[in-house]
Amino acid sequence: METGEPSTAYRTCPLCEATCGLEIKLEGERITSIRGDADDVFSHGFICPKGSALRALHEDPDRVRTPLIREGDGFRAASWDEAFALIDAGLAPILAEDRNGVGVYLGNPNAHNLSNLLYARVLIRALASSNVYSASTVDQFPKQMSSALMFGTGTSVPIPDIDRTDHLLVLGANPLASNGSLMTAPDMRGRLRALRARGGKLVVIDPRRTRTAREADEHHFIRPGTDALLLFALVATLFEEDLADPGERIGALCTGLDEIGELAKPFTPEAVAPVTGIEAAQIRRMARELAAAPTAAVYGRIGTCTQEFGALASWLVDVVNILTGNLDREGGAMFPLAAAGASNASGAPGRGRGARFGRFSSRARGLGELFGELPVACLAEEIDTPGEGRIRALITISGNPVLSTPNSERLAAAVAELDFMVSLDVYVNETTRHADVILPAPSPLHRGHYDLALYQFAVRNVANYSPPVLPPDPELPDEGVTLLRLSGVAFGMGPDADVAALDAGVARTLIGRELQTAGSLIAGREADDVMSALEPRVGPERLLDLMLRSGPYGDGFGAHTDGVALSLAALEAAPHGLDLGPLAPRLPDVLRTAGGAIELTPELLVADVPRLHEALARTPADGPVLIGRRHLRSNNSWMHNLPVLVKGKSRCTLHVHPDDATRYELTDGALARLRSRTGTVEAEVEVTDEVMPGVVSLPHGWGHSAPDTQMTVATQHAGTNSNVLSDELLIDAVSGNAVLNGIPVQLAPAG
Ligand SMILES: Nc1nc2c(c(=O)[nH]1)N[C@H]1C(S)=C(S)[C@@H](COP(=O)(O)OP(=O)(O)OC[C@H]3O[C@@H](n4cnc5c(=O)[nH]c(N)nc54)[C@H](O)[C@@H]3O)O[C@H]1N2
Ligand SMILES: Nc1nc2c(c(=O)[nH]1)N[C@H]1C(S)=C(S)[C@@H](COP(=O)(O)OP(=O)(O)OC[C@H]3O[C@@H](n4cnc5c(=O)[nH]c(N)nc54)[C@H](O)[C@@H]3O)O[C@H]1N2
Ligand code: SF4
Ligand SMILES: [Mo]
Repeated sequence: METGEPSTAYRTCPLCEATCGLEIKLEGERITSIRGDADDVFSHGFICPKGSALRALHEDPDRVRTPLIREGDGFRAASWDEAFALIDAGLAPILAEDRNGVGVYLGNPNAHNLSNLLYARVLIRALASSNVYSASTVDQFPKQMSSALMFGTGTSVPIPDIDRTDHLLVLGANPLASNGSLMTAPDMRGRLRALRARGGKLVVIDPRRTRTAREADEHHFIRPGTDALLLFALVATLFEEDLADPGERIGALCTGLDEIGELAKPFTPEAVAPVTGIEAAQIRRMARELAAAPTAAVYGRIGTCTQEFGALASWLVDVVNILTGNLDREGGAMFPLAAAGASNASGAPGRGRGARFGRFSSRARGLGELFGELPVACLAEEIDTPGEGRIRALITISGNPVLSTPNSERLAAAVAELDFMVSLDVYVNETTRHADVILPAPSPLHRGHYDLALYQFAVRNVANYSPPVLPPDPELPDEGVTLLRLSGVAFGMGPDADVAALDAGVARTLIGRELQTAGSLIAGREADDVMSALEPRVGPERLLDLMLRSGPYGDGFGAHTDGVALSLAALEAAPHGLDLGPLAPRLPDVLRTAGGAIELTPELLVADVPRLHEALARTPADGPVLIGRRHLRSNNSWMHNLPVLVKGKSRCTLHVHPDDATRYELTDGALARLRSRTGTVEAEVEVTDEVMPGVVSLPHGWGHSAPDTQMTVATQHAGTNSNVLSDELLIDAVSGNAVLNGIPVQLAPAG
C-alpha cells in the first residue's frame, strides 16, 4: 500500500438508503477514482453524485481528525485520554444525581454505520436515561409505529415490490432525488422506467411536480397534510363499490375488516375533495385502478410521515395495500427477509409480544415514548424548562439537531445553556460547536460496512459486507470503540474502561439472547463454543458474524450446510454482495402481534380518526403553508462542505407558485421574508409552477451561518435554515413526530 501500488476496493456507499456498490481505485492510500460497481448484485453500477463525493469527504481538510476540547469561543486539539477525562468529569456527577439529566440525540448517519447501530444501544442502556432522542421522530417513526401496531414489529414495514408491480401509487416521496427511503432500491429511475416499460403505471401524489412526478403517468397536487383523507376516501370507495378484497389468505388473518369500512364511511371522495384539492372523480378512478391492476403497491414516505396525520396516513397506506389484495404478494407490498437483525424473523413465527407505546412520557409536555425514545420536538423544552429531571448534559452522535429539528432557535439557545455536551461527529457544525468535547469519527473508508438497518427495507433480499478500504487510522478509533468507552463512563467505570472486556460482554449478551430464542438455529449450543467459533473477530464484525450465522440464511455454525449457509466469511468472499433473491411472501410467519393477526384497526390509530374527521370540516387556510424538498446533490445538513456537491446555483431557494408570487409581490431572485410562530427567515425566491398554489417549499439542512463552525465551504453556501420556521408544538398527535410539512407561514418581500 505504502508504495503507491494501484488497487481496487469495493464498498457499499453509506450516504443514503440505496446502498450502491462503489468501485474505488487507489494508488497506495490515495483515492484515484470512485465509480459505480458494475458487478454489485443490487446496484449493477448505479451511482449518484454523492457516491463519488466520498473522496471529497475523505479528503476534506475541515473534517475533524483529533478530539477537540472547548477553549474560550473555540476548540483546541486534545488527546483521547484528555478528552475522556473531561467527559467523565462532566457526565459522571450528573448521572450520579439523575440518570435523566443526560440526554442523547442520535442522527441519521447512525443508520448507515454498523458500529453505531450495534454500540449506540449499549451506550443508551448504560445511560439508563429516558431522554433518548433521534432523527426518527423528524422522519419515519409514524410508519414504524403503524407497522408495529398492524404487524407486530417496527421493522415490519411492507415494501413495494417495485421490480414486479404493475401499478405504483407514490405519496409524499421523491425517490428520484432521495434515491428511496424505507425502500432500499438503488437506481430508482431505472426501476421506475422498467415499471412503465412493462406496461405498468406510476401515479404520484405530491404538492410539487417533482422529478419523480415528471417520470410518472399521472401526478396530482395535494394540499399538505391531507393524505390520510385521500387514503380514507380510497378505502371508502373500495367498500362502496364492492372492491375491497384482501384475498382469502390475507383476509383470514385480518381483524377489523368490517370496522375499517365503517370508519371510512364519512370520508367519501366528495367529502375529502375540497380539502385535499383532488377531485372526487379522480379519487374514485384511482381506487378502481388500484383494485383492477393485476398487482399494485401504495408507498408513502417523508411527505406522509412528517405531517399532521403522519401515523394515520402511514397506516392507511397499508390498509389500502391490504384491501386491494396486494399485501404480501409478488408485485404488491411485501416483507423483506433480511440476513441479519430481522426481529420479525426471530423467535416463534406468527405471533409475538406486539407493540407497546407510551411506556413513559416526556417531563414537560407529557409526550409518549415510542421505540424507547421521546419525540425530538420536545428536546429543547426538556433542556430549557427548569425543574427536576431537566436535561443538563447532552450527547450527540452523528446528529445535527440544531439544523434538523423543529424550532432551531430555541434548541440552539437551549443547547448553549447545557452544563456539559459531548458530540461524536466529523465536523464542527451548528450543533457540535456547542459541545465541550468533540470526538471524531473515522472516514467511511477506514471502517467496515454492512447495512444492518437498510436491508430490513430492501426491495430484494441481498447481503453485502465491505471490509475497510484503508487500514484503520490509529488516531481515529472505530466509533464502536468510542461508544464503548463512553458506555464505560455511563456505567460508572470512569474514563478508561476496558473496552475489549465491554465488547466481549456485548457479544456474550447477544449470544445468550440468541440461545434463549425459540427456534434459534444455534439452539442447544454452548455459549463458550459460539464465542470461540467467532474468534478472532472482535467489535462490530464479531457481532455481525453472529447475527448472520444465526439468522434466516445462516450456517448456524455448521448446523446448516445447504442453501446459502451465510457467515461473514461467505460475505467476505463475495465483494459484490450476495443476492438472496426476490421478496417472497412471509405471512403469517412474519407476524409478531400478540394475537397473531394483522390488526387492521389498532386502537391507538382508530382513536385518532375523530381528529381527522375534524380536519374534513376545515376550510383550507388562506395563507401559504411551507413544505420541504430534497436535492440529489445534498444530504440533510452535512454534505454542504464538499465543493463538488455545492457548486453551481444555490439550491436553497424558496419555491413559490406564480400566482402566489403575484399575490405576495415576490419576484424571482429577490428575497422573501417568511414568518411562522417560531421565527423569521429570509430566502431567495424561485418562481415556479412546479409547486402548487398556496404552498411554498424550502429545503432543510441549510443555514450554515452560525459563528465558530469549521466548515469553510458550507459557510460560503450558507442558505437558510428552514427549521427556524418548523414549530415544535406542531406534532402528529399519535406519534409525536414533528410536522415539517404544512407549516403555516406569512410571506412578504424582505426589506
Ligand atoms: N424541515 C425539515 N427538517 C428535516 C427533514 C425534512 O424533510 N424537513 N428531514 C428530517 C430527516 S428525514 C432526517 S433523517 C434528519 C437528519 O437530521 P440529523 O440526523 O440530525 O442530521 P444530519 O444532517 O443527517 O447530520 C448528520 C451529522 O452526522 C455527522 N456525521 C456524518 N458522518 C458521520 C460519521 O460517520 N460519524 C459521525 N459520528 N458523525 C457523522 C455530520 O457531521 C452531522 O453533524 O433531518 C430531519 N429534518
Ligand atoms: N439527495 C438526498 N437524498 C436523501 C436525503 C437528502 O437529504 N438528500 N435524505 C435522506 C433521508 S434522511 C430521508 S428520510 C429520505 C427521504 O426520502 P423522500 O421521502 O423520498 O424525500 P423527499 O425528497 O423529501 O420527498 C418528500 C416529498 O413529499 C412531498 N410532500 C411534502 N408534504 C407533503 C404532503 O403533505 N403530502 C404529500 N403527498 N407529499 C408531501 C415533498 O414535496 C417531497 O417531494 O431521503 C434520503 N435521501
Ligand atoms: S444513491 Fe445513495 S447510496 Fe447510491 S451513490 Fe448515491 S448516495 Fe450513495
Ligand atoms: Mo431521514
